[in-house]
Amino acid sequence: MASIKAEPFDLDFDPKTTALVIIDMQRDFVLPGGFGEKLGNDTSLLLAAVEPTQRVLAKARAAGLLVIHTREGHRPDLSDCPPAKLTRGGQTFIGTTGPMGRILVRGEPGHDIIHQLYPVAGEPVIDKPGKGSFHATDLHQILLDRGIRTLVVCGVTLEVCVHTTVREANDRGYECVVLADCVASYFPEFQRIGLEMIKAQGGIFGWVSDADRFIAAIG
Ligand code: C5J
Repeated sequence: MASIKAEPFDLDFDPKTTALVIIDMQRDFVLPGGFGEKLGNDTSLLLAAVEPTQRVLAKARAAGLLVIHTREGHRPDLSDCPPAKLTRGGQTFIGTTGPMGRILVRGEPGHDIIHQLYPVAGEPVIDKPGKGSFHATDLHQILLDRGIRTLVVCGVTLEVCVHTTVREANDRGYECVVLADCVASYFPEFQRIGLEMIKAQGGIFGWVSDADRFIAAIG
C-alpha cells in the first residue's frame, strides 16, 4: 500500500489497483494554432501542465501503473456528434478545417496527443465523443477488468473534461486524486475554483494533490 498527501486528507491506495488517467492532452487543445486557440484562448496556460505530467507519467510507467489516455473527438462523418454540440455558441468549429486538420475529428493531426505525453504500446487510448471519459466508451469495463479502484487524474481542461470524468468516476465508485499542477484551464479562476470544488465538503467527489506528492507516494 502507499499513501499520497492530499486535500482534504491523505489517501491510502494500492499502486496495483491504481490507474493514471491523462485526459485530452491533444494538440488541438494544448498547442498554439489549434481549436483551443481558435476559440480565443491562451494555450500557454495548458502547456504549463505538460512538464509536471511528463514527470508523473514517467514515474507511473516505471512503477508499472496502468496508464490510460483519452482523446475527445468524433467520427469523420460526425455521426456521433450531437447537433447541440456541433452548433454550440451559434458557431460551427467541429469538423471544419483548422491549422491542424479537421477540428476534433479522429485521425486528424490536431486530434492526436502531444508528443511529450504520447502513449506507448499497451497503454489504452480511449476515444470519447463527449466531455466525460465514461460516456459512450469502454473505459469502465477496462478499469473493472484490471481491478482498478483509484484514479490519478491529469489533463485538460479542468472544469470541462477533467471535472466531468472525475464526477462520472466518483459515481461509479472510484477514488479520484486530481494532480493540481497536471491539470489546466484556459481560465485561471476556473482552475482555482475547479480544484476547490473537487475537495470541498470533505472531498465531495475527490482529492487534490500534485505531481511531487504523487511521485513521493510511489517512492
Ligand atoms: C473542452 C476538454 N474543453 N477536453 N474539452 O471542450 O476539456
